[in-house]
Amino acid sequence: MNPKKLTGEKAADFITDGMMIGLGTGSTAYYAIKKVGEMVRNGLNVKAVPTSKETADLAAEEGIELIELSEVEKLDITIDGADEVDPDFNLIKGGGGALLREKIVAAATERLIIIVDESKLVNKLGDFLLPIEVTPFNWEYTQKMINKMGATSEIRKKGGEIFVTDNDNYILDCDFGKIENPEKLTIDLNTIPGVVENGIFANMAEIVVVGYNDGKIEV
Ligand code: ABF
Repeated sequence: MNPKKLTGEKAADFITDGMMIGLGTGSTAYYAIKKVGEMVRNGLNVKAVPTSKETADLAAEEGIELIELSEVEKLDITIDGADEVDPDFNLIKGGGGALLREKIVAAATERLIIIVDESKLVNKLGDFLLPIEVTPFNWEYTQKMINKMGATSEIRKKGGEIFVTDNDNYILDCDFGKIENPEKLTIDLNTIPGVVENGIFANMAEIVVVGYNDGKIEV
């Protein structure tokens, strides 16, 4: 059994009729969206805010009604993936390049449910390079300011070209080593002019659903 499919479909069980939901991005969130689509076709009444153009397209294909975040006070539930999860449910996200919209949606959500396979569980964040979304304007200078905080970093490329996010920004993948204090680093990074958002999601996740290769699910 595919652990990503296991966890994505299990997370959809938290969704009930009439909810306003956030839909994440990535190969694990894919399974949650497919499951929600099936539930909608069986009569579930939900409205959803997508966290990327890719997710918006998939959700529309599945017949899920999409809304703007501005149309609601709060979202009831958001289901999203992650690149790393530590024992305090701090996350690194952004491997898929959607971290800005993901964090905006997560911050507007009552219950953030994270879906991962067991490979994402770590004792301390930092093995996965921290994605940081930066404005294209003088990004090399922003990179220098980030590096001064104790990192080495690379501009993300795709097909040999600089990767451009849904928000027309760039992403730096940053190696800070093991991140001892994610709550502090995420605040410090966002004080740098030119940094739009970073991929540390500290104290945001309420539930983590883990899919294991042996078919076990842990909530
Ligand atoms: C997304 O899920 C990203 O923030 C993160 O990079 C990705 C995890 O990818 P996958 O589920 O494909 O492993 O939310």
